[in-house]
Amino acid sequence: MGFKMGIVGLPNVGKSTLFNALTRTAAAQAANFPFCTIEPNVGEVAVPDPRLEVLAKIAGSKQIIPTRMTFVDIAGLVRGASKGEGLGNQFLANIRECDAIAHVLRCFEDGDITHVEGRIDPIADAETIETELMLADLDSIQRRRANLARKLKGGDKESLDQDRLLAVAEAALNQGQPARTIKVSDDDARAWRLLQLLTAKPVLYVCNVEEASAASGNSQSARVAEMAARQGAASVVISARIEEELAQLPPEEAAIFLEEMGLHEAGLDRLIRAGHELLGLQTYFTVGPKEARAWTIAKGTLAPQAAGVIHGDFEKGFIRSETVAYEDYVAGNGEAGAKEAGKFRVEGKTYEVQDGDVLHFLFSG
Ligand SMILES: Nc1nc2c(ncn2[C@@H]2O[C@H](COP(=O)(O)OP(=O)(O)O)[C@@H](O)[C@H]2O)c(=O)[nH]1
Ligand SMILES: [Mg+2]
Repeated sequence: MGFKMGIVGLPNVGKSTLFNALTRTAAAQAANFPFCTIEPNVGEVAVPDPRLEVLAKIAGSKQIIPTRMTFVDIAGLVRGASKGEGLGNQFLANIRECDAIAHVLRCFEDGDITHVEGRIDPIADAETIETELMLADLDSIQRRRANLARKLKGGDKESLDQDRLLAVAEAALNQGQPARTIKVSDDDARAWRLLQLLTAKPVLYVCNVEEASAASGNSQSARVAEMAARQGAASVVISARIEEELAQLPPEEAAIFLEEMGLHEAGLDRLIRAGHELLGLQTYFTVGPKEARAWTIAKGTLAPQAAGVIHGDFEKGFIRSETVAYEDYVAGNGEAGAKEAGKFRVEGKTYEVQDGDVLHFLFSG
């Protein structure tokens, strides 16, 4: 499915440091985890999920295959980007293709690293970027509405819907509200997504703090967390510097280093998982002697469509799925035990797959 997260932020906030740490870690894990760097600024990373190892151990799976997510290091956003300053236009096109935004905010003090605005203020920085994105949205909305005008006279249903949604977004933006604050009906969800408004994309604020604050954050990241909560956005605290160092260590040393820093897991793992969560994604598993594998689906996906993620034929010829919840699989020490405990279910076409389901699909064809 290729879920894509765009890393944005002002210059010198740590975007590339973070991106490089993400992809280097992925590269280091390549022996176990298939991965690839698609372009210099595009990288695919494994979504860490400790449940996979547990399942693989129980089933004696030879290989573990995690599900993956794409990160894009999007450079070039400065004040005025919506008017084409810097790499403005190219940058905006890159964001448009992403499913969500990881907005890196500089929360660290360092006199040696220039801040483009000359002061450390992550809230103001977030507003600077958000303003550019809102201006770019307004600009594209006005252009699109002008183009639609002629079709509207003809009463074209699709155009009417589009224009109606664009008008709602325009009104919100004119009041200084990003498009993601608008709740659309289920009927409009698809048309809304197709508008690809920049400020409609979910946002994860990434607070880049100094090393000493990696475990608990600092006063700046606390302000960001408050802002995120107000906006219904998510936030994580990370030290890009630490992640950079971690990415260069062999796994055993990385674990010791993490502990010394008072951290339970690498910030990158938290970042990747938060991105997964933000995108409304969940995971199901297929488990066998050959491999234990994780698959990504949107929350609310029904069994046939979930099967379709593996192969189109699975969806077309879907008959039923054999289902064991993760906890039941572990409690029963495998499928047979779960079956004895009465936890093995046969589910049909209308079954809504749950996070952690261990599935086996039966299909014809
Ligand atoms: N002190 C400190 N410097 C950092 C941190 N993160 C990044 N930097 C430095 O800030 C500079 C800009 O980082 P970079 O990742 O290239 O920023 P980008 O412009 O957002 O991609 C580099 O010299 C980094 O080493 C951090 O957490 N602490
Ligand atoms: Mg950069």
